Amino acid sequence: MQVVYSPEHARHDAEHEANFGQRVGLYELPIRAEEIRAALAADDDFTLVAPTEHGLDPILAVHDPDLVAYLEVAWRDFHAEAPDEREAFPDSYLHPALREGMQPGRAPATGKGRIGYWSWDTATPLVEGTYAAARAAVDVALTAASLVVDGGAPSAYALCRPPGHHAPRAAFGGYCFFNNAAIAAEWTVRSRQVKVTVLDVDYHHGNGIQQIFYNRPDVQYVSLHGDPDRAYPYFVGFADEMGAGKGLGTNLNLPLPEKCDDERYLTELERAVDAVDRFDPALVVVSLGVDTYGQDPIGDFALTRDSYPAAGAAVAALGRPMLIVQEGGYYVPALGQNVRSWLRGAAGLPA
Ligand code: Q9C
Ligand code: ZN
Repeated sequence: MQVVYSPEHARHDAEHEANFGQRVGLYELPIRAEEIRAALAADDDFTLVAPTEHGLDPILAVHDPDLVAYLEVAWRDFHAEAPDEREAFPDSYLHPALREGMQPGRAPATGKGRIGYWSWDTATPLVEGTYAAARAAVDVALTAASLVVDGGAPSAYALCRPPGHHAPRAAFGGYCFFNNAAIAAEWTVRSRQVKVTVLDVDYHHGNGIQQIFYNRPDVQYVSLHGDPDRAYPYFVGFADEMGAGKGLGTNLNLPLPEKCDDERYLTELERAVDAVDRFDPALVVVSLGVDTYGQDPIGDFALTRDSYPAAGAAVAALGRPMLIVQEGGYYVPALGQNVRSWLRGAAGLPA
């Protein structure tokens, strides 16, 4: 299987996040992508390839142009006003109740205020190299998509970092800036006039992907994740969210309990795969997060390493072209092997 990787990811090297008001070490670190790269580079069944530049158009097909323009200058503007900070964090957010009954909010002119207009959580600091890394991650996803859609490969893997599935059309958060999987899906729909599914197996619900495609009949979103009644991102990902308008029926959420084990997970994955098959997409984009692992520091599932080859094989059994996009997974000692196992299962290779 071809693996698209760019060293540019390492330019997004923030160090902290705020968890319930406490400043803690960031979980989403450059070493994550390096561990995955090393595990795949050591396996002859994988070939590393560099991304090609795809420009801004595929990003602008998904995201608000003002968000894209903001992210390009966000560090420069924040840094100009807070030169001693190495990481940019918001001071306040645009909660909908703040302007209830008034005209909509607007982005303030200065860097310290504006970041809270575009951000929606406390875990996603911006640093000097964030924009370059986020742009490279999109190129990684689009290059891998092209290997499948244009090159005829049965599957390809995009080693994206920073991840993307929490970024909606017009905001960033959840360690995500540009929605790599959604951008690859949308680009395929537009260039090929086909239906695409995004199947999200990250521990967290991919609220950004759901929001971007919620009204769309031609893009299906299916997700298995920790129930938002207890798990981040808390406000999106409930089972009764099934799409709207012409997209009614194209969104399927399968929220799962704490300590979810291999057997339960693989049973639910079969339900998800059946729904994908009924939608009949020309491409399946898998948002792959291995923060479902039992030892993950921010997930609460109990999956073992054996679940990953089985999960990859279950999705491959659809017999459809597959683009696998990296999202989360924070237990670094097992990260490379868990991703490798999933991909080997997806490629029909022995575990
Ligand atoms: N107590 C992805 O997996 N909140 N994003 C962490 C830990 C942020 C996860 C809270 C989680 C974001 C791509
Ligand atoms: Zn996650």
